[in-house]
Amino acid sequence: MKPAVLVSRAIFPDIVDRLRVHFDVQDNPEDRVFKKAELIERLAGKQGVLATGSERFDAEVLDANPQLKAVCNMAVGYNNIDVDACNARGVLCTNTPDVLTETTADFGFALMMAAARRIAESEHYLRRGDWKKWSYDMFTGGDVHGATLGILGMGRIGQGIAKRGALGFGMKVIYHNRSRLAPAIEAECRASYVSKEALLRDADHLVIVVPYSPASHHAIGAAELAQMKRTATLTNIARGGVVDDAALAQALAERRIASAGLDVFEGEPALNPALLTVPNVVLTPHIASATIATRRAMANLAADNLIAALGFGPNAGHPPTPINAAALKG
Ligand code: 8YV
Repeated sequence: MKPAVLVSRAIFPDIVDRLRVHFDVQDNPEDRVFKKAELIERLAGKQGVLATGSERFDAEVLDANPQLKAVCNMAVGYNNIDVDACNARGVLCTNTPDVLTETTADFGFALMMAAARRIAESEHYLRRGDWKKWSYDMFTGGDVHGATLGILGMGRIGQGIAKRGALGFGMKVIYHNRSRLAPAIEAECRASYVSKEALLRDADHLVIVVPYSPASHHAIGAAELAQMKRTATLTNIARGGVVDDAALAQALAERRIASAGLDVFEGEPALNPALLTVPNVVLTPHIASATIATRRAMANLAADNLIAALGFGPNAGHPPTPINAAALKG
């Protein structure tokens, strides 16, 4: 009998078929978002799950399903998984790094440019029929080329954004990270390490790419926004909760910074309603990795991880991108 697995959300049907070769698959083509009780129920009897960021795997979910061996996220971020709880129960977790780096860096750069050059705000103005004449200061924004790009969180995606800025747009790149990068990587990205205070003070365009954890909760709040230039932009493609959305909405309304670009939100898909009332913010629904090629690569990598984690396929026992490889041995 094939082991049973759950695919928690709708994904590409041909990739679900790859799983069916090895597993008895319960998928979710209607794309319901499971609340905790339903997730627990659907996981009954399943040895593995191909998950997305929308489901939370905590001790309660794991304890209700002690047969579960692998949680394979179709996302690079894994703040939806309590990795300590997985470690304690020998549950292997995997994510999908690398395959989305360049696509996500493209989007972060695009969102930053849209905020700096007021693309969404001016498009709304045009659609409303408000454009009656040219004027010298209509939707004047801040330059991107030659400006100072600040990056908070200099992992793979941060480095991709740094290279775009330095090599493509002649930007001066500064970054702050938990740990300083090796000199060779700094040189490749043309990026200089600075303190968080200097980053906030000197960036013309600040891009947030730091993973969410209790330590990064509200890493940007009212106090940090107050340290930024009034002409600066802020872009968040990391996770909701890294930025205090209420404080940001207030800073935007009071023009304490110029504008913002947000792809992620605290409590998404719900939004802090204040963000909908300020004009100087570009809002997108968590789509930074959303190209067909990248979403396919993410789903295929998550499937490869699940197949290998449960002992099948060419990488049996060695999933390509584990988060807690030690759990596999346990
Ligand atoms: C996903 C993401 O689309 O990979 C991540 O961490 O935030 C996005 O690429 C999302 O998390 C769905 O799983």
